[in-house]
Amino acid sequence: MKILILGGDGYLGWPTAMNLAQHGHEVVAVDNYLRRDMARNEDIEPLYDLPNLTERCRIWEETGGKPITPMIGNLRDWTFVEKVFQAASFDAVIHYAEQPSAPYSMLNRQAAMLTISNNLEVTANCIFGVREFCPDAHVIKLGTMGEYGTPDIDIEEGWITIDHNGRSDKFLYPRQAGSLYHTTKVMDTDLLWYYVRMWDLRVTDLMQGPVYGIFTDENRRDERLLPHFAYDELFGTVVNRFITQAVASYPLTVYGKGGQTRGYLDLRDTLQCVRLSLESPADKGELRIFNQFVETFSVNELADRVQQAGKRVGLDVKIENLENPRKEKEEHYYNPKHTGLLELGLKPHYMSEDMLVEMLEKVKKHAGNIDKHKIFRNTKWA
Ligand code: USQ
Repeated sequence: MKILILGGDGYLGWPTAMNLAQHGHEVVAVDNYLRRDMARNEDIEPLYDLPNLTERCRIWEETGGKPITPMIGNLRDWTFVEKVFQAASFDAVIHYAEQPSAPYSMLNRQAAMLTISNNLEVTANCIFGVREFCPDAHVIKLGTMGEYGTPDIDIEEGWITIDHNGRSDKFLYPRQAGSLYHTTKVMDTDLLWYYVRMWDLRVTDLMQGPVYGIFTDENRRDERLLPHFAYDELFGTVVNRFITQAVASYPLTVYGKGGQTRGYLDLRDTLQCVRLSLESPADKGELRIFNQFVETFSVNELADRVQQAGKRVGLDVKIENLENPRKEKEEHYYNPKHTGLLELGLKPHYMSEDMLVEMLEKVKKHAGNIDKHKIFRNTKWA
C-alpha cells in the first residue's frame, strides 16, 4: 500500500514508518518538528539526541531498510497539504500530527491555543486532503482512551446503544476528557464522524492508552533509529518517566493516591495495532473505533513494578506520593472493553520484568544526560 504518515518524526510516527516500510509498504512521512520545537522552547532536552527526520530516513535506508520518503512542512498550511497529498495516490493516511501532551496543553493560554489550533486544523486539513485527492483512502487516526475519561460505568469500544423513553439508537460513547489536549481529541473524533456521515470517508479511530518502551524490531540495528525518549513532566509518559527516575535515584513521582488507572501498551503493540487496522480497513461510510491498550494498571502498580525491576539491576528505587498537580480521580472504577484489535489478530506484549530491566539498562547508558530539575515542575492543572 501507499501510506502517508502525518507526524512521522514523533515517538510513534517514526517507529510506525520503519515498521510499515519493513512490511513492504511505500511510506511517505511528514513532519514539521513541532514536538521538538515545543520541547526546546520549554528548555527540555530528550534523554538522547536524534538526527532529524530526513537524516533518519537516510540512515534507515543505508542500514538496509526499505525507503521512507520524508517531507518537511506544516500541515496547517493548505499549500503544503496539497503538495503532500499529490506525492502519491495514497491507500491510507495515518494521522499522528498532533500536539500530544496533556500537561503541555494545561500550561498557559498560549499552549492551550497551540493545542486547539494545531490539532483541529491538521485534522480538518487531513479530512479535506483525503476528500480532494484520495477519497477512498483509509484514514487511521490516533485518538486516546482519555476521550472517555473515567466514568463510573463500563467503557464500550467507541459506541453505545441508548434506550430512552421506549426507543433505542446507537451513539458515540459519552466523552468527558480530563485535559484540554484530550478534549481536542474528542473534537477530532466529532469532525471525523461528521465527515464520515457527509462524505462516506472510511475512518478508524484508535483510542490509545499511554505507551511505554524504546525498542522495536526495526531500531535495534542503529542507535540513531531509536524513538524520542522523553522523561520530563510535559512530554514523558508515566512508565518512561518512572524508568528514568529509577536510574537517576529520584523517588518515583506518584501523583496523589496513585489509584489512577489507565490502559497501557508497549510501543511494539502500537505498531501491530496500526498495521492490523491498515490491513483490514474500515468500510466506506464507517467510523470504526478500537480501544487500543492491552492491560490496565494503577500508577501505584506501575511504581511497584519499576521498583521490583530496579532491584534486579542493583537500584534501590524509592516511591513518593506527591500532591497531584493534575485534577483527576485518584480512586475510580475503570473497565474499558478492548476486544476489537485482539479479534483482528493482536498478539500483546504484556509488561514483563525483563522488558522493564532492558529499559532500565538502556536508560542507564544515558544517565549522564538526565537533568533532575526537568523531572517535576509541578504545573497545576486547575
Ligand atoms: N502520573 C503520575 N506520575 C507521573 C506522571 C503521570 O502519577 O510522574 C499519572 C498521571 O497523573 C495519570 C497517569 O499517570 O493518571 C498517566 O499519565 P501519563 O502522563 O502517562 O499519560 P497522559 O497524560 O494521560 O497522556 C499520555 C499521552 C497522550 C495519550 C494518553 C493516553 O501523552 O498522548 O493520549 O497517554 S490516555 O491516558 O489513556 O488518555
